[in-house]
Parts: sequence; C-alpha cells; structure tokens
Amino acid sequence: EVEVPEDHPRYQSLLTRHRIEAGVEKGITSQQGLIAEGRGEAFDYLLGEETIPSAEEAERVAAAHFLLAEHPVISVNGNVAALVPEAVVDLAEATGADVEVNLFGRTEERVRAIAEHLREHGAEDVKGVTADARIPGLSHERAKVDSDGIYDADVVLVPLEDGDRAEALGEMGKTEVVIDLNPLSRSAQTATVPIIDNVVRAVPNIAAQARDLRGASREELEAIVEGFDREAALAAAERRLREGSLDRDGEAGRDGAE
Ligand code: PTJ
Repeated sequence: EVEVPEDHPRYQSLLTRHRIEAGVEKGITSQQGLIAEGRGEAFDYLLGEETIPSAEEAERVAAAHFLLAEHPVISVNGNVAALVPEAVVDLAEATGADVEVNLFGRTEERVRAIAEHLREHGAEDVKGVTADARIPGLSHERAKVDSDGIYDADVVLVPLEDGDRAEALGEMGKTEVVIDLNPLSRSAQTATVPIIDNVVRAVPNIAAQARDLRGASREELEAIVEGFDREAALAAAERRLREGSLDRDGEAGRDGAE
C-alpha cells in the first residue's frame, strides 16, 4: 500500500486510484477497469470532484425508487466492488435490496472473488454465481443473470454500466438507476434515473437518503419519484462540465484541481 498524505489536494482521487489498483491485484477488478477509472476521473475533475445539486436530487429519487420497489437489486462489477464494497452492503441493508455480481468481462473466477470480497465486507447473500437466466437481446457475458436476482428485479441500480445492457434492461420494463460520471454516455442517456456522480460519493449518498426517507409514506415517495426530470438532470450535469463551477465572484473555479 502506498501512503497518501491526507493534506494532499487530490487525496480522495489518489485514494480511489489505489483502491482500483488493489482491486486488480486481488483479481476483482479487470485491466479494463483501470481505463474506465481514468475516464471517470477526467469527468470528475471537470465536475469539481463534488456531488452537484442535480445529482444529489437524483440520489434522493433513487432512494425513493428503492424503497418503493418490490425487488430492488444492486448490480456490482469489478470497479464498484473495489471502490465501495462497504457502501454497497450498507445500501442493501438500508433498502432490503439484493446484491448481484454482473460483469462485462465475466469469468467464473472473478465472479467468485467479488462475491467473496463483498462477504468480507458484510454482505450476506451475494447473487450472480448461478447465472441461470439471460437478459433477452444481449449477446455478451453481461446477459448472464440470476433468475431470482436481476432477472426478477423491478428496480436495478447499475453503476458504471455499458449502454447495451442499460437498453436491454429498459426493454424488460425495469426501472434503471445508472451512476456514471459521463452524462453523454448511452447508459446515462437511457436510464430512468441518471446519477452523474462518482460511485464513491453516490452509493453512500443513496444509502443515507434511503435511511432519511424510511419513515416516509408511499405517497411521499411517489411524489419524489414523479417530480424528477431526467432531462433536466442530464442537462444540468452537462452544463457543469462545460462551464465549470462558478464561485461567488462569478469566476470559474475548480477547487481541488492542480
Ligand atoms: O468488472 P467488469 O468486467 O464488469 O468491467 C467493468 C468496466 C467498468 C471496466 C466496464 O463496464 C467498462 O469497460 O465500462 P466503460 O465502457 O469503460 O464505461 C465506464 C463508464 O463509467 C464511463 O462512462 C466512465 O466515465 C464511468 N466511470 C468510471 N469510473 C467511475 C465512473 N462513473 C462513476 N464513478 C466512477 N468512479
């Protein structure tokens, strides 16, 4: 492990990198996961490495969807497992959701390693090993799902998704919550609820929002869901990427950037 000094201006971002590196070493994150992380970091840099207000709202909407769902499932890939295993387990606990491993570059070995890693972080039942059902219309490995997991779900959280599966899940009539730092990605564009934020911030935020909303009535939760405008959320994120954050003096500033 490399020590990162806490006062380093890019402390969070360096910590995230180390988690991904460790994930590759442990056999849970794919080599492609390193590339995906680099891509994500570039967008996060432009967002100011913070949860923007439209994303915070989307996270609350996601929590409401999870609490209203009959069978919510959190889909976990190699990057998510490396970055936020604790938060995934916490969100599952807060909402009664299932956790299922689903990989773009699926190998049975990596599925098992990720399931084990999640159990080490407190997950009880991890799905995705059986893979006895298929998402219709998808040819690659991501089509493989559990019949009592993603296949049966009404609401699915898909962090760092690829566009193909996002579309296929949508066609199955599922409510899709996508976390992706790129608002222009096909998965964000396809999602019922696109969350343009880093999974490192988004997953803990959704869990916190779910705890906050636990006492809310169905009517209140439905009002939160219905009040959400996905197009506006995508537009707000894109605007932030293009224009940067404006500080009080009206000057473009990117805090934390070197
Ligand atoms: O573990 P596997 O085999 O399922 O593979 C997972 C990856 C992520 C490697 C695979 O799905 C992949 O190649 O994804 P892409 O096509 O690179 O897309 C990743 C998307 O996630 C890009 O739009 C990135 O901007 C975004 N992204 C990367 N890191 C983060 C992120 N979004 C949110 N938080 C991040 N930390």
